Amino acid sequence: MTYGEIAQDRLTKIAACSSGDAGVTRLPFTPEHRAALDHIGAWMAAAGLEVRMDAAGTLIGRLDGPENAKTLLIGSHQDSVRQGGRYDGIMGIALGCLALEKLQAKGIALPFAVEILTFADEEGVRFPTALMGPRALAGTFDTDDLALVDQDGVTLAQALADFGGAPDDIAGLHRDPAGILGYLEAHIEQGPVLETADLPLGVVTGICGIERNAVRFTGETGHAGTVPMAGRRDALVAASQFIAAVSDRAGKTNATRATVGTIRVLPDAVNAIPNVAQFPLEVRSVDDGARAAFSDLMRDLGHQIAAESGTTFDMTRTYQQPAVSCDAALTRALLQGAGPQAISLASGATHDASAMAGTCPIAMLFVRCKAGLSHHPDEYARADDMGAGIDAIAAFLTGVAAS
Ligand code: HGY
Ligand code: MN
Ligand code: MN
Repeated sequence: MTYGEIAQDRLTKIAACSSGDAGVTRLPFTPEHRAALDHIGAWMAAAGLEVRMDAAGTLIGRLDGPENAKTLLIGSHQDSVRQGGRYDGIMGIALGCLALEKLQAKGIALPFAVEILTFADEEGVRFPTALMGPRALAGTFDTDDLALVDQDGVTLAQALADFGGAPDDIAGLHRDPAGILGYLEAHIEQGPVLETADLPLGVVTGICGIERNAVRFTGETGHAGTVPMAGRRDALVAASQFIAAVSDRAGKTNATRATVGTIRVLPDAVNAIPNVAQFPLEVRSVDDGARAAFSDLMRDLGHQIAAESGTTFDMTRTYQQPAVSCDAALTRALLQGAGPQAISLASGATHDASAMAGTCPIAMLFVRCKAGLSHHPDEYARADDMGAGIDAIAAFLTGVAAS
């Protein structure tokens, strides 16, 4: 088997570590996560790495370097969205391990240490926060987040402790930036650019910023049959006007993408006028100023719609990540390693690298994604494209070694 075929085989097998029916559902600190660590631990052992799990639940495979040498970090996430694909996140771990295997098979030793980091929770699906693993290493994790609960009322702290993590020790995970050469993340593109360019690889220039807001319209409930239409204070009608306007305005600006994705309505009965409609509003842009301006515009619009519909409106920011640029020197080394098979492109998806940028230089490698489909059961990457990715990572590592 080629290295690309080995990657395909490993990613097919680990996709079975899933709780859902269609696609892959693997949320952090679950039995599926535990089962996945067995697969990843074997990948790391095959690459000759020392394997351990840190206090934040990150599975780390380390290849030591010479005494006092710095460490180059390669990472991504093991978790998925609900009914997601088999490549998002976990591909970066598989390709990183195989690149190290390939170098060792060629007898190439690196003048620095390498760590493969398998972060537990990048998607933020189970808990209303994300990136605990890389934020812990960057020293930017907010320990207040440990009190956040999932839909069953389980706190992040409890889930982490039950999984074998150590919530109280997270603050001690902060890495000294002086000891880190940089962070590389390989990831399926999750978009159509490489397929359109008919190329297997992309080197990322920068990662978009993102913010999430909790939005709530509040009106007045009543009997659907006896309350006249005139004068109703229907929270769902107001929310619908707002959501349609958000999509319309974001469509008019090239710089911003805005999504709702889910909504909760009360009393949630066909024969009762809704008095509550609450939902998250997510806004993304590679330009943080444009993102903030769009959110302010939407906040003003929400108050206007509420005034016109006799409802009240509240929009509170619950999460944000700034846009980040990839490091010029590491990106040059990655372009060199990828050769003519790669183009440069920006990332509209956020990644663990977004949080690592707070503590070290970052670089990202994208692998072609069939039809640009991701966060979807039909997400697919070709074995030969993943083979090209493994070669590019190996060449990147030897390029950094030679620099
Ligand atoms: O939402 C994102 O961009 C990432 O896939 N979590
Ligand atoms: Mn994702
Ligand atoms: Mn991802």
